[in-house]
Amino acid sequence: MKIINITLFVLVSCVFSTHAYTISNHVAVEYHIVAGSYTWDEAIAECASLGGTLARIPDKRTDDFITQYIRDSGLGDQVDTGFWIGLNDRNEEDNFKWINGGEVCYTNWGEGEPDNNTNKNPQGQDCGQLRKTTDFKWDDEYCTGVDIREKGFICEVQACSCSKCPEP
Ligand SMILES: [Ca+2]
Ligand SMILES: [Ca+2]
Repeated sequence: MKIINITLFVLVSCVFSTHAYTISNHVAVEYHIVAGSYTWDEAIAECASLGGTLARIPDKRTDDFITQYIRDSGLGDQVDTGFWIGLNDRNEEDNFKWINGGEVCYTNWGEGEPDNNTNKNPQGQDCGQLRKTTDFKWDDEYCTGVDIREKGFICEVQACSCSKCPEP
């Protein structure tokens, strides 16, 4: 397992429901990009051990930053299929939410996604990934039960409390 920590200041462009995002427009967020092979549930547990939740990607700037880093660092070469992110529609089909709360302000689905593909699992696909074969555009993926779909993940950790955030 190789963990890369990157920090950036995210300009949050819409109002989120969680306390951390209602105080300031500028929040220091640390993204842990973890290559390896994890199920969705394993990724959630491993991310929690790092003090975070599977990542939310609030805007194109953040998306570009993360995917460019994945490419440049070579971490993308170290995963079979991609990286889990916090997006999912497990509670209600086709109603995608971030696992740590907040509105879905921005998406970057690959062509034809999300398709809730049921070919290999009748429950369909409810968990979000940055998919390797589409240059890390977004895809809905089987959450469980398909061992070959284990992947890396991106974990989001608040780098500081908002009241103590440095000025960007
Ligand atoms: Ca689905
Ligand atoms: Ca899909």
